[in-house]
Amino acid sequence: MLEGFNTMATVVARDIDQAFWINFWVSLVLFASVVIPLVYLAWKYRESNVKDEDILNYTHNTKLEIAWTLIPTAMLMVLFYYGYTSMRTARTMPDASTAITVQVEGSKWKWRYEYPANADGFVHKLGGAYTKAIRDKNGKVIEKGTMGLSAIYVPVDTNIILEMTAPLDDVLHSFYIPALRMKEDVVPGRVTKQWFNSSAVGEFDIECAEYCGTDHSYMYSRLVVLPKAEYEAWFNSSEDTPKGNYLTSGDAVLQQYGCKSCHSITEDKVLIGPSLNTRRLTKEQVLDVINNGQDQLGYAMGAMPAGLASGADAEEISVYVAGGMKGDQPASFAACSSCHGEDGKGQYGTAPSLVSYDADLLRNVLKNGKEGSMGTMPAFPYISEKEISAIVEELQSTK
Ligand code: HEC
Ligand code: HEC
Ligand SMILES: [Cu+2]
Repeated sequence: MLEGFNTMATVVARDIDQAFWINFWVSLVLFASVVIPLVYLAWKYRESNVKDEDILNYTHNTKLEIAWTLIPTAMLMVLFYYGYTSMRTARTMPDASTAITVQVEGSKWKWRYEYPANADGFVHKLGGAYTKAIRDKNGKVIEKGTMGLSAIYVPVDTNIILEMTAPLDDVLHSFYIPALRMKEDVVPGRVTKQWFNSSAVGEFDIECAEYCGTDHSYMYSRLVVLPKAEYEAWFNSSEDTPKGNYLTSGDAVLQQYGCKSCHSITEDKVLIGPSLNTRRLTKEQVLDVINNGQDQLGYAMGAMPAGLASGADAEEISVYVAGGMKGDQPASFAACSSCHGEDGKGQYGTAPSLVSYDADLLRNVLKNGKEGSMGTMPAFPYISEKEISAIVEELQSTK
């Protein structure tokens, strides 16, 4: 799911949403006022219900025909009005002397950004790290490519003009920021312009919205809206990005592999899988494993046998583990500590940690996938050791 459909980070978004909803409701009324009478009249005047002499004398009805011409015309003029005015807002470029102009290049399958020179004459160039996946002779992927994930950094409450193009030997792309309701074609050999002014500090998805080939669906980027001072400090420096190397950050990895569409990272909320940060296991998950055992993750110890605890003991252990193993340890946990350790952190990679998502657990889960009581976690066989460390670091630093 692309982030930002519930965000209105700019004035254009408000206008476009208004135009959209007016279009939606007017279209619905027009649709209903044609289709409902159509179905009703077709049924009422079906062949078996009508005698020929009933209908012989009808030619037309002038009043009715004038009405059904004028009313829809008026309604369509309403659509035109809102479409036109919101398009004018979106298309009227702000004064370039008060705006920051960033050059954008879209190509298979990456976005590049180039800023004007800063006071020291340094030009920030970002993005464009796409490398193809490496395959063996049978076409099996040995090493996954990087899909050109990159970010454009802009200050809040500032007019930004994008001058966009694609190389002559490339194909059509489309630069789309859902949070800003902004979408513009990027055309080889031609410069298209678009502008925005974001009133919200934050990060938003950017996606190519024009089907452009094999890796189109990976042609993501990020809009990072910074407080003005933070932007200025970065712009006047020669640092790569204001936040270190975004390409290899854990956040970027989670984004790139789509983990965030199934896992919340910051909230204690089950999307499809568990929250990866606020809580390790729920009581139901622990109970399920105690009752049924588990053999999926490939730990050195092999399977966890079923039935190591039952009844009130199992209940007590589950509450304790789900609570993060805080407070007094119930005596019944002795049935678990021989493998999972006194502190529940697992032992030398032989049995999983029950209290944190450490590198061992992530590696095993990503390599093997998992079908648990909560659902199916797909396997990600091509994820690298570096990316796993980046995720672990991200989960620890945002805890
Ligand atoms: C004989 C060693 C052993 C004992 C004793 C043991 N476990 Fe396990 N446990 C494992 C192993 C190995 C796994 C990994 C299973 C797999 O590969 O799916 C595991 C997995 C789990 C999991 C699933 C973790 C996950 O992320 O999927 C939970 C929960 C768990 N154990 C809880 C307990 C509890 C509670 C007890 C005490 C009643 C207990 N275990 C006793 C070896 C053990
Ligand atoms: C299609 C949805 C989906 C995607 C995408 C996904 N997961 Fe999961 N993940 C799940 C589900 C469902 C579970 C819970 C499985 C269970 O019932 O224990 C899970 C469980 C996990 C667990 C806990 C495993 C355990 O033993 O407790 C970790 C860690 C995890 N996912 C990490 C990731 C990472 C990292 C990514 C991205 C590389 C990712 N997931 C992508 C659905 C997903
Ligand atoms: Cu594209």
